[in-house]
Amino acid sequence: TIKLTINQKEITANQEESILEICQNHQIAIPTLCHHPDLRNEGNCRLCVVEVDGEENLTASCNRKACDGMVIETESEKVINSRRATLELLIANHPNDCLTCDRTSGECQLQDLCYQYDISRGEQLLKTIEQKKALDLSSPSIERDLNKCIVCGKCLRVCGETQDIGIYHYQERGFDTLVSTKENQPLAETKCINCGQCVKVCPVGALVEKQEIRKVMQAIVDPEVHVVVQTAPAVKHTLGESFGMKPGTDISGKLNAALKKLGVNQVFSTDFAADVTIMEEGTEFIQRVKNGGKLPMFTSCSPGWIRYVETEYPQFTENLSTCKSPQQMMGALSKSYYASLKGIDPKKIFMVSVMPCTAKKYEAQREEMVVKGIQDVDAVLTTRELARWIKLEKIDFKKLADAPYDDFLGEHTSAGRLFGTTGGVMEAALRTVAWTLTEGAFDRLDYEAVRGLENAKEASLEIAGMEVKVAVVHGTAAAKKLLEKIESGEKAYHFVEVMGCPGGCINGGGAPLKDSMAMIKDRMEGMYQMDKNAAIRRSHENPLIMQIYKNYLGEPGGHKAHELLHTH
Ligand code: HC1
Repeated sequence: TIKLTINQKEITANQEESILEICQNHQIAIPTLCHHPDLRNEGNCRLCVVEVDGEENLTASCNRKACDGMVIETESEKVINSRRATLELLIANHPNDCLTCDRTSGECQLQDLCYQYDISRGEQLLKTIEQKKALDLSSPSIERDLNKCIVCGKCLRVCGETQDIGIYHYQERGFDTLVSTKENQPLAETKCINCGQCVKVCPVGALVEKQEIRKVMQAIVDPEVHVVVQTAPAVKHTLGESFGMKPGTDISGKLNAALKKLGVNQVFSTDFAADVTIMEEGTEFIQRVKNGGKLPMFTSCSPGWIRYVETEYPQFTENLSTCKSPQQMMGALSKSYYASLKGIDPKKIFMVSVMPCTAKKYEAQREEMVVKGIQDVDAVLTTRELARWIKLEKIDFKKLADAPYDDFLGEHTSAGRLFGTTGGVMEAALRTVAWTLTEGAFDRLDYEAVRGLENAKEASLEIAGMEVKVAVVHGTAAAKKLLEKIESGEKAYHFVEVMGCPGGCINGGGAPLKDSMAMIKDRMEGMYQMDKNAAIRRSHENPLIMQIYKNYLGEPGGHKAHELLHTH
């Protein structure tokens, strides 16, 4: 340990830490636009400068390790003037469309800092900055406005290093430097998997999700349209953060109440469709094992992961389960089962998903996700979009009284809810598959080996006289490593769960912005706490599941289930 003085206070710290880390650990606020706790440091923005006693030049605190006896000022006049000059430079060329920018409601870090450092653009503000670069609206999930890019490089690091995909590159030099795709292709023409991890780290509005709130509002005011909303497992443990609640808090009841206030006709739970997925995927797995089908079988609920296989490892396409994701299953069931129960024309149902995921927007638009001319899902809102909408309508979210899901497709088990965290799909599947193969003799509920945030987890289980080997990975960098080991024969499994985002859906590209892997842990713990206290923890024990198979779907994996719930 070392001792140093920051703002006249003596502090003990670890000598491996940067000055920025020490300050953050001691609640000394230092502004930064390019630093992120989960990404490699690059020191691009120069906003985190501090003054070290005896040194003429200011130093970037993110790039400098502290030493014993150092005396540091983080708020001296020289420091403040330097930060103000940096911010002035940044906004001199930044578009001034803050009235309409997606990040304007407290989510633009540049705007926050301009307020904090009292930066006014004076005459500049009256000028319209020439938008020199065309907007990239090609992707179904992400919009890109390079005019707003401040070249912090976080998108490049998260895409290239955390996800090991590498869509973005630095281009040009000096003042002309920008972060763009190779040869400036539109995003839709790159190998972007739509995961939105870049959107989540962008400190300004250069990368945002495709907005769909307007579309949903229009459906709500149309008396001819019946609006059904489904909410994803992870949303229930993350949305509260947008209203100042602790990460991981289960806000399901308030979420249902808020959606009703917003005027939707029915609120269903994607967790129920996750229970259906377990019935279908579990059956498919057992059939593949018994009939010598393609193994390992990979889960298919994460659309970013599906696109990753299609673009990078097409040789594994047949290993993907044929199950649609729970989002799509819920859409298909709402427009068939629910429509027939209520006597509503499926064409009049407008199906909205609330998802922690930007790739779900892409998934909903895939041409395979249409049954008999009817699209399963009509609009997808991210968790952030829903939070914005609730705020727009001035709903006091924290004060809402809990409301239940609507009948028909709301009742779910905690197994379905666990889909929102890495390892959750596997755990839910094992609970049902082991029980089914042994006719109830193997009734274990907790599978600790597949829980947690390590990049790759595996387990080997003895079920019905057979050794079943499973693996769980999350984030495409970890998926890539695993695929290569499977391909080389170094590893062999029967069943593998893959989620496109690190941590799974609780860290999806549509989740609340101000997060880090430390917060992801809290979200995950919130989910396991909910599971521990739940009355029903196996998907096949959900009374609604039994009912829908008995009265409508027939056998899991049967003809009707295939028509509605599977794809290719
Ligand atoms: Fe997910 Fe899924 S778990 S993909 O992360 O299988 O988005 O939450 O809704 O479809 O259920 C997302 C979450 C979600 C689906 C389910």
